[in-house]
Amino acid sequence: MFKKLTGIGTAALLTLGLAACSGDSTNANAEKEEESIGESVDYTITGIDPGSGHMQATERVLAEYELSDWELTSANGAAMTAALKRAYDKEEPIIVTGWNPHWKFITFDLKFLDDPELVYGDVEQIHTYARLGLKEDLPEAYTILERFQWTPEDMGEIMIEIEDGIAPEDASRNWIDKNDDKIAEWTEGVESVDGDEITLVYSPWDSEIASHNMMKLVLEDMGHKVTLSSVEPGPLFSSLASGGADVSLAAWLPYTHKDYVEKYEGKFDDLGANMEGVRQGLVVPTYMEDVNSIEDLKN
Ligand code: PBE
Repeated sequence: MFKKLTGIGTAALLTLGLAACSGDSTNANAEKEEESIGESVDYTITGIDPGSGHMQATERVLAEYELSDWELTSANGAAMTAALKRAYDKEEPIIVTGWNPHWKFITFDLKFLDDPELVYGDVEQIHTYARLGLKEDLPEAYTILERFQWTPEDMGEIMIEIEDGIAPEDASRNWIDKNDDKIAEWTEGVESVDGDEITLVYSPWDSEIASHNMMKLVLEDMGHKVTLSSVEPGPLFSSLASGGADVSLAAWLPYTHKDYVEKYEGKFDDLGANMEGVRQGLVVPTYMEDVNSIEDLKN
């Protein structure tokens, strides 16, 4: 919260500063106004890793809204947030692919563009998925994982500390220490185990780094030996389906990971939603006042 307020302050000061010394830049401003949104960002949307559900959905968005002049660049989450920060600091236009919960909504003032065709889908949930047979093999862990549920705010607390430079494990421990009531609900009546091994698989998006590090500690505190395995989204779902990994807390449904979930239907166990009210879409800084809908990108 503190960070966000500082951000607003800086932006406001910047605007004032610019207004104060904009005497002879009227022509430049007029030219700017004529520039289309596409031109202002070089018809580029800054994306993340190619196999993510997010990028698959964004490709569908470009097709459905007939944005054939536009290019979706791919890299990864860290490169996307670095590009966003560079533009934001200079108040330059930028369009990124985005999802919430994400610390960038805490650090920067951002908005989702409306998606009237609902190509990204609507609000969705994050589900916990396990390989078939986990319930019989590791019933204690299974019970905890089945009960596990938290909020975007909970996840945000861990994410923002990690973004501030705290190690994921330490940020997770801080959250656990403050939320022992939640941990107690998930673990109530569950017996500790003696080193049972379990592998949690995830793709290294900031949201999933937070959830998997947190759950690693919860399971370790209950006596499990936990391996965290970070992979691309494709292998994430195939490893659960083949039984090579035990659990993932990272299935965004019903839209983001639709293709993967349909591909392996019946090959994993859906333990239900661990978070409600998440969403993905195209995201811009709020200072881009003229852009509010994906439709606006056509102009
Ligand atoms: N995400 C975050 C993922 C799921 C979690 C939206 C980047 C994806 O697009 O696959």
